[in-house]
Amino acid sequence: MTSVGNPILPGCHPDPSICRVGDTFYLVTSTFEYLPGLPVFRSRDLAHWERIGHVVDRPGQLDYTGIASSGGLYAPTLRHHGGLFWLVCTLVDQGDDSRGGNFLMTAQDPSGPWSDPVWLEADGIDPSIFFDDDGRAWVHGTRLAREPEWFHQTEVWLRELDLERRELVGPEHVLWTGALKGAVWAEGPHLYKVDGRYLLLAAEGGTEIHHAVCVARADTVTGPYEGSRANPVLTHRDLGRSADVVGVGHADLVQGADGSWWAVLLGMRPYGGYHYNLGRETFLVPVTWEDGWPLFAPGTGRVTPTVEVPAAVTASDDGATSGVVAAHDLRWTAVRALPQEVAVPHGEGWELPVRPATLADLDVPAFLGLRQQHRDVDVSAVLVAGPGPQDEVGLAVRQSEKQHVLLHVTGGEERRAVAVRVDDGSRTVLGEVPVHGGSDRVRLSVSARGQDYALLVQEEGAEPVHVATADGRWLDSVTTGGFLGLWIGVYATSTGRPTTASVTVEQVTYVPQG
Ligand code: 6LW
Repeated sequence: MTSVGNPILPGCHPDPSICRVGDTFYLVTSTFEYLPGLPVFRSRDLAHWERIGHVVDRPGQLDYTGIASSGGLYAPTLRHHGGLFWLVCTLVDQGDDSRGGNFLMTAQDPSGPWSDPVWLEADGIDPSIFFDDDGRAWVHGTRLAREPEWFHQTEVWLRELDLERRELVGPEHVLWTGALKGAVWAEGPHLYKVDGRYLLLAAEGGTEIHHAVCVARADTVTGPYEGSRANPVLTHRDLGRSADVVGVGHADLVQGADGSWWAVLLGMRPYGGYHYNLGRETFLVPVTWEDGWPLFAPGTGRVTPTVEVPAAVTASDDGATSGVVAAHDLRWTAVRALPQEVAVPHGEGWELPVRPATLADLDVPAFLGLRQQHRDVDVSAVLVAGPGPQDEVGLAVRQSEKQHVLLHVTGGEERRAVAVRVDDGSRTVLGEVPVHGGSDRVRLSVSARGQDYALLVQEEGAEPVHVATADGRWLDSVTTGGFLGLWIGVYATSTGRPTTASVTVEQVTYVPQG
């Protein structure tokens, strides 16, 4: 046995869905307004995960125009059937109900290319797909209950999928409204067939402190479903806010080639008080079966900091790469557009054309970022730019268009490095220092240590200078709402003015500490 660290995917990797083909596991997670969308990870041992591509990775595949933060792509489900990978997911536009919805994509190779979306006639979120052994396929998902008995009661619906026509057919069935009386948000439903019986797994309680995993089973796929008396079968809601891992839920099951069962699920690790800046991360627990029901983390019922897996196979680990993050690295993301739509690879880094949009606009900003995957981390960028008087070029710690922290270099005669906190339309200067040097080359750094985000500027041949330290507690989703962890990256804006300027991002480094 080999001991594996939990989470298996640190940083903002929520709503994991997993499947196995032969001896290889594949896993996808949600990405909201970030692109490329829905990273696909591969593992042979459940321990080492390699990011092999993205489901949404070409212009025009989905329209992200005006998608607000924490909208966009929610909770995908990944399955393999008949030689194809099948993915169902929801594009959420909180501002415009007429756009988005549930869609299906397929691929022969999970690293891509994936098909264009086939839109499904279904409302709600968190679609899943189940291939029965009689050749029929069923799509299910969750939505607010049509006839709720209590506030925010949701229901899991089911309809058959015609695999040829790729559309939902036949009557709709409501399978589940939650295990506990008063339960809110029956989410992330997934159906499986185990020993001839249908098992429904669904989260409930909402994707915060009260999150939980519940199960129900039936003799026929359309129900009736009987809940387990052990529900919720996995939760940390009883541990309170001081637990190391909180909010565990939204699970998916997989059986290894050796017959062992596992669940991947999301959870959060608070630090510096009840704040989880890394967002909702992907964890792993073993599963066994008793009396025909799954037991999650048998013996403890807890998501633990390490998990024993049968054997580790050497492979590369996502997020373990410390140092220069080259332009071809699959960790790069942009907002509402693909990285290659906002920048051009250039040496070890990028040429980043300045855009009028700021990070506060519901638009495509010139921003290229990386998930903050480690509590303590140094992220540095060497930028070459002679910004115009009104331009801002620098680093951003981003929660959303409403909340972010900037460290930028101003243009004009008297150049300065300025740290700014942006909170819902108001800008607060946290600190500023003059930038003297004759060179346009400058190194900007964010040095996160727990909830302290130190912002530093370094001119060529000089020591780094501290500009300000931002309090990260104000940036996490406990404070701001929404579903996301933090991103750290480079940005450039002409603050609304037309521009043809460009910034050379010579190099970006991501170095975990401690
Ligand atoms: C997702 C829902 C959830 O759609 O959070 O944890 C929502 N559960 O299932 C956004 O990730």
